[in-house]
Amino acid sequence: MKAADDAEDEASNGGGGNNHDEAAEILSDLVQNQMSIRSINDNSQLFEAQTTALQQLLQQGGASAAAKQQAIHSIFDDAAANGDGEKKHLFWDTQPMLSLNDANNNSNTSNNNNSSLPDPNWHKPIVPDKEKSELRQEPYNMPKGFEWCEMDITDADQRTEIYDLLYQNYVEDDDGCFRFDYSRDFLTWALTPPGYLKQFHLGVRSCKSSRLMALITAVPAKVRVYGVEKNMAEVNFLCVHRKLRSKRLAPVLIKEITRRVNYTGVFQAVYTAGVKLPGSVASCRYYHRTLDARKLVEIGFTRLAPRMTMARMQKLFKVPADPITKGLRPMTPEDVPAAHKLVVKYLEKFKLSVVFSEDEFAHWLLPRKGVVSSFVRVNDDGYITDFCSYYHLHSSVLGNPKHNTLNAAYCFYNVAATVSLTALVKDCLILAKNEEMDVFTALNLMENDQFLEELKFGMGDGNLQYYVYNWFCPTMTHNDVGIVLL
Ligand code: MYA
Repeated sequence: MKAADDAEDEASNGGGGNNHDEAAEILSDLVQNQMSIRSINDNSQLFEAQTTALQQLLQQGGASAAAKQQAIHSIFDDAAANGDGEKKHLFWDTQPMLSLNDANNNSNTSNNNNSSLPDPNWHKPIVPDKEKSELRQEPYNMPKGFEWCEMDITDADQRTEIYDLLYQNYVEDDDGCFRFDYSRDFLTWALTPPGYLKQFHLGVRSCKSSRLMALITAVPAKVRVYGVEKNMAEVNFLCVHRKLRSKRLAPVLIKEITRRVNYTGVFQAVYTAGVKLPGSVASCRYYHRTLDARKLVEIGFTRLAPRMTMARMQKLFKVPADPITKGLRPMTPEDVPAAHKLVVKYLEKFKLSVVFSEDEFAHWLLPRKGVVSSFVRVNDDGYITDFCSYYHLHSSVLGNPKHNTLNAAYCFYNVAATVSLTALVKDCLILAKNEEMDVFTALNLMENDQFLEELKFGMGDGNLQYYVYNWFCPTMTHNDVGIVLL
């Protein structure tokens, strides 16, 4: 009872109580909550073992909130690290990726390496760049009955084809309750940054019906890894129609996009996946902040913790009606030069980060309704001092009689200079709630660890692995990551 009452107090003062016992109680409730929060991700099979370990931890009692939180982290990190084990990968073992041995041998270097200076033994391509003439000149062969196509995302019909393929076949949670539903506007945004190329929006059609059956995309980006800046491709939206699964089509898509990217003189790529494949450089975890408790319970995204009623849960997760930070307002085109400087400078502190040009920053961060929301804080002298943003990625709710869509905001890039990151993200929760979001999701990358507990995020059941293709570098921890992929 006490925990619930305290939680109500927490809710009414917006969180952030100081008392350790109270915090431990509340954490216990949140952990119960965490155990049922789903991440829509392509690998959450580890979840059962993690849940058992968490239950044991909770039964122990006595530990402080901080100790419990620490223990929770290690349970999930160990599970993530063990996810792939010694598994053989017919395709990935042939690719220029960091091997498990490289990563293990290097873990000491990784932990102690705070320098941004490149180490001559690392920080280089695994396979050297090739001249155009040395590259395969013709596309890889498609299985009989299928053909390659380049998709034009600016064409409404082709955009709908991409939308439909992903809407019906893209990433689901393990139980098949939720599937990402990237909107058409979102897809246009994601696939048209400055310098994008149509030949990197690669589809596979059935020759007979002309129907789009598979997709893989790449867009250009400058990425910094341990201080080395490289032009790379960001690879995303790998999708094979469910009727064509397990036929080794994915490796052909990956090889063909690699060939096309290589042809433009680019030999590195960055991508994320829920599955643990060879060569991951970092493992991040999803955290979710409930905004609409009733809906999340009704769709099975989360559940009522023991000792919790719906009314209490709603109160626990209630947010103020309006943002609190003085001077916070949506970013406008005039703000871009100053906001760009602020964000780019901030991202220098991470081992893996994006390096935005001003044009790229404008593309990725200027607000687009229903796609991306960005805010600047302007001080009394008119200077931009802080920045925060989130993007809108909804999911289909599968087989629920009452709800079709889960409206989710995803934490994007934030820079807190004159207020705390917690205060800034708390305002994001409020703004997202006012944009009808049901949940606010964040990865534990960059400095996000700072606000997760205080703002009542619950740990999700999915990890997100970060990969750098064809780059020999030490692995890193989640808070070394300063790039968010869509
Ligand atoms: S992550 C999102 C991935 N998409 C989904 O999860 C949507 C739903 N699932 C599907 O559509 C299919 O299951 C997919 C696999 C297409 C995922 N990334 O054809 P298969 C390997 C990389 O028989 P299918 C995103 O978009 C698997 O380990 N590889 O399998 C980023 C096995 O290889 P190996 C993956 O189930 C994408 C092989 O595929 C993934 O029919 C980054 C089996 O092929 C995955 N997520 O199709 C791509 N899942 O035997 C890499 C499975 O070796 C880019 N596999 O274990 C690399 C950089 C390229 C550019 C480089 C330029 C320099």
